Amino acid sequence: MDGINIKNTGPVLKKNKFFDKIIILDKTESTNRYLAEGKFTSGTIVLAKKQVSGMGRRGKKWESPEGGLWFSYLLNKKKKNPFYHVMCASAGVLSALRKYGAAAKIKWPNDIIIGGKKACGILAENDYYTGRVITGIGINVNNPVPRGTDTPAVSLRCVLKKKINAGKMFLSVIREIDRNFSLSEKKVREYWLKNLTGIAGRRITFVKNGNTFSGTGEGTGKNGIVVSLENGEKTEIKPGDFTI
Ligand code: BT5
Repeated sequence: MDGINIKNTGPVLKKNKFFDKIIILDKTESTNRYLAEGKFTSGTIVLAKKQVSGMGRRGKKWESPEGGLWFSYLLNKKKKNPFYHVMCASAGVLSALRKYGAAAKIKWPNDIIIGGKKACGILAENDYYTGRVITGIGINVNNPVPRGTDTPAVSLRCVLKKKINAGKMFLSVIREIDRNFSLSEKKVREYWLKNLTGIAGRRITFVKNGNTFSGTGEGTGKNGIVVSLENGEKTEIKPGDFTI
């Protein structure tokens, strides 16, 4: 099996506050689907060495051959802003990859890029009524990357110029994400905003006091993205409260 050899998950699971169970599959259609279709407890992570129908957003395909990290987790957290889950996941992947020396950045809304190329995609699916959230993370580690993608793709192996121990990287990523869920939403948002790109010059739409506004993205502020309105005013909008 290329790449993933996950040994000794015990110490990491013991330190974690939220993730307490890891299921490892040789192959599945999609780890998001696997969690959605079964009965699992909050805190369960499913990792597949290969996905045959990996999913992106809005029915797009996610290429998931052997050698990459393809996993999803289930968490029940009722009261949080749904986008909070995307921020915790992106910020966690980012800090783990930075520890490996990769100059990673977050690209709005759900990508982790290195040198302008996509190394990771995140797919969070919320069930509004039950409060159940399934978050799927795909990271190109040692796998060949697909060509002809929306954003050019890259793997960590190419960036770091060596074969990566994907099992260790996985444990490091879930440790960082677990830690983010223990922090305040404000702290996670600040880190996420500090490392976010892809806002400047984009058309942003948001709702305030029941009215819809739009403007142009300027960049990021302390609590949200800075938008300049048609009347010249600037305003800061929290992630999750706007669309691009
Ligand atoms: C995403 O969607 O980036 C979310 C990807 C989430 C994948 C994980 S893997 C574990 C879990 N189980 C799943 O079934 N999914 C999650 P989006 O932003 O819509 O990007 C999709 C686009 O990325 C595609 O249309 C391609 O252009 C491109 N793409 C496909 N495979 C890729 C890869 N391996 N690396 C980089 N880009 C890829």
